[in-house]
Amino acid sequence: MVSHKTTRRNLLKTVGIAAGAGLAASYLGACARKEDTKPAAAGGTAQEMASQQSSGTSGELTPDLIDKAHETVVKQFPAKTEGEGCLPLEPKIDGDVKVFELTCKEVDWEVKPGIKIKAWTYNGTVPGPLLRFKEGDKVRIVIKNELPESTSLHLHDLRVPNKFDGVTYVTNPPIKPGETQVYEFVATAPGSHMYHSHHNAYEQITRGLAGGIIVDPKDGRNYGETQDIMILLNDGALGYTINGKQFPATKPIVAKKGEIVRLRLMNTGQLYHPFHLHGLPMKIVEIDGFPLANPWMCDTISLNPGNRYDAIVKADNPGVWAFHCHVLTHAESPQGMHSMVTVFIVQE
Ligand SMILES: [Cu+2]
Repeated sequence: MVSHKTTRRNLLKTVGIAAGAGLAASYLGACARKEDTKPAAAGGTAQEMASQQSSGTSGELTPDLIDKAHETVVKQFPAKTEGEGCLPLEPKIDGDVKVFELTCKEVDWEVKPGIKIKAWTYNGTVPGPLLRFKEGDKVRIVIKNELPESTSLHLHDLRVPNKFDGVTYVTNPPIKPGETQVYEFVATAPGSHMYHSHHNAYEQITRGLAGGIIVDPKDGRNYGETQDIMILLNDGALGYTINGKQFPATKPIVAKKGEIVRLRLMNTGQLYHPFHLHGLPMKIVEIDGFPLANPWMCDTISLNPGNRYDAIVKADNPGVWAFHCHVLTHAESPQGMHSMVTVFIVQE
């Protein structure tokens, strides 16, 4: 994953909003709804969340307060929070084997400023670290469970020996608390993939036990991209998240005019999330790691649970372009934008 350095001041300048000191703190206290000040109940269903997010009506707010709330939350973006997921995990080298070590553990995860939720993580982040292999790599994954219940590791959808498919009691015994399991395989499926628990999976994945995998093809196939960015979606106990964060704590995509950006969109959640990019068409070049013979253009790509889409975006239209889930209860309310929203910035 390519990281970007964008200061809030620069972004706001680009957006055309002057930074208003102290505005957010004084204002949010007056008009925040309950779910803005309390973490979502761990284990709450996505449907419950959807009804919570959408139940707020503008009834108690005047039109001016609605405007103010919208302005306030945009001015906070990109808000700083503790913790960042999807960062590459450096393997240890054991002879000709790349060894990746994962530890499942609970942490307090800050999904947006001041809101920490008990998350179940790989190595302490949501999503877990990026596992990146080259096609043909010999890989060993050592997974240790420090959670209070059993878990498992499913590599979705690498072609691995059946005994490493990670479905408890189908192919693998559960990894009980305190236990470690070792997976060994050759990385043979180039493309964008995921890993996640396959044990009590609804609870465990939606609490954070998911991450991204990239297998780089040995023939070096690419799409001329100058940036390669993973966007991993989830929903459930941590709310509706992009890479483990809710707007305004999501991260902007920043490109210089003319750059080619590869977005690896992945959905580990339980709901479909049609992601809509303003101002910049997306060319879908791979689905679930399979290159398309005939790539196609779109501005909205609907990610079903389990899907991965590789989209190529030519950053040819300068500006600040919203990039958000178009199920609008996942993105907007009378209190402004929230959850599955970020922006794609094209700099002149
Ligand atoms: Cu959505």
